Amino acid sequence: MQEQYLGLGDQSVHNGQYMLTVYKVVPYGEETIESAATELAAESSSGSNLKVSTATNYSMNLDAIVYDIDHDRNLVYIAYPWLMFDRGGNIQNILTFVAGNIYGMGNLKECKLLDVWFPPQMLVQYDGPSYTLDDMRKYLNVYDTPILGTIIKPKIGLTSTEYAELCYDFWVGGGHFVKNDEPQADQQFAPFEKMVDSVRIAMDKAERETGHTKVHSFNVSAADYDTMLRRTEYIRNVMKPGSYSYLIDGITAGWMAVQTLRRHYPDVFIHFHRAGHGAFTRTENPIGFSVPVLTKFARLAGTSGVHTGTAGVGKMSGDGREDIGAAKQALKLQAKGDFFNQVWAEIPERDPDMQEMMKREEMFWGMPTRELARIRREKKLQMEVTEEHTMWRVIKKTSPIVSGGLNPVLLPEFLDVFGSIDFIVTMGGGIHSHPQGTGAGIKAVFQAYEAWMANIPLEEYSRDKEELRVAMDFYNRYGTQAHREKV
Ligand code: CAP
Ligand code: MG
Ligand code: MG
Repeated sequence: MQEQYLGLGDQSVHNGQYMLTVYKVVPYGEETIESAATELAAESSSGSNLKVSTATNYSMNLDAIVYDIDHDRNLVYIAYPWLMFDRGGNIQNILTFVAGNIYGMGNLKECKLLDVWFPPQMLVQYDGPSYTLDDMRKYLNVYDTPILGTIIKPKIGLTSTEYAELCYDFWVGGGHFVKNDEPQADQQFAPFEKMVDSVRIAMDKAERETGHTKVHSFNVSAADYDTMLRRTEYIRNVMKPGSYSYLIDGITAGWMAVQTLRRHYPDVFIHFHRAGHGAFTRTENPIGFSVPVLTKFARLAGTSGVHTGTAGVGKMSGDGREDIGAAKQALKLQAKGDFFNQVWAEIPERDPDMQEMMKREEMFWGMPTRELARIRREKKLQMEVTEEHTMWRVIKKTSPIVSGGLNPVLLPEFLDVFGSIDFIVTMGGGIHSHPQGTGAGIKAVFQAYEAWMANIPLEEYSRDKEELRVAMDFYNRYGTQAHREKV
């Protein structure tokens, strides 16, 4: 037990100088949770496994504080003086403290960071998003549906021309947004620059034929920053402003890559793909962090969109409540989490404008999503927290990106659980496996959305909608399983 890190009931942790966290902690053997908690606090802040004689009065000011323990649920609440973190808004540094060595501590059987709370004074040190979903909506002129997207499949192996043809098929079918899959990079079958050139040609053709703007999210993850920035610059030179976003494999490429993109390109949608997150976030994992924690750091880092899961509707594992909670942390100005109530702005004590904003936000999130979509369709009410409303440092919204085993037939089910239409949905297999092809796949998505808006069951609505009817037959048989009869 390292007593110096124990401060149960210490109210000073709420004075705005501390980032608050809550961990699920289970020690091995007979060690008490108090002891394990202080060891965790030591290793994740100033200390080690032994009390050192070299500590100074100043260094002890940076000791993390165990300020509460819930013995029934094995929850440990730890406060970190945020002045201990690297100055200049560095996310990687925070995670090295609170989600770093601690996962290797031999005395802990379970150590999972479940939630985190940033005090307003700390928020202003971090970038937050610059180019947001609202900017993408303006560019696409799409307000009354989610941004409807796809991932080109097969994941890899198509030539640049074949790849671009599928982009064209999707866009001319009405789709808004196409992304590279997370492993697509600069491979010999589709050299990066040729892929970008081919996408531009396909996009121009689809825009001419549909009269609508389109967006493509290019994976710019690379071996090193110079290569990544060569790719971003090539895209910038070929594509029109607003027509592209930068996708980064945030877990495997790392937070420095995420923040480098955000700081170099405040005028570009930064798309955080989270491939690999499952090793930390799966609900059954005893060691790691939750989806809401990953999402909150992605918003603080300034990503414009981050994958938040399909709330159990798609193919990936995930806790519905966690995924929805994560999406609220991404989108809302004030988001109540399982443990903390996060306000994403530094707001003077009482301010009528902002209070009004938060009241209205609660009203929108409280209404049925379909009603919300109807209001959006009639554009009756401004939904966005727009610049003119906020004279304060607001951490702008990050768009949930919802993906993973979805298909047209599952969309209404997801919409009903999600609570907002403010997200990007990308269906890969669920579009390109449609028996009538990619164009029919996206048409079936629009038809399923209209059925949901009209509150008409898909069986009834699809009677005179061929693409949806074919999708119903196909996906009801296969669902999210890869060509296996539904279990
Ligand atoms: C989905 C996907 C996405 C994952 C990401 C894939 O394809 O492209 O990368 O869904 O998961 O490669 O599996 P499908 P998450 O639409 O064909 O499933 O969004 O949960 O991070
Ligand atoms: Mg060390
Ligand atoms: Mg993928």
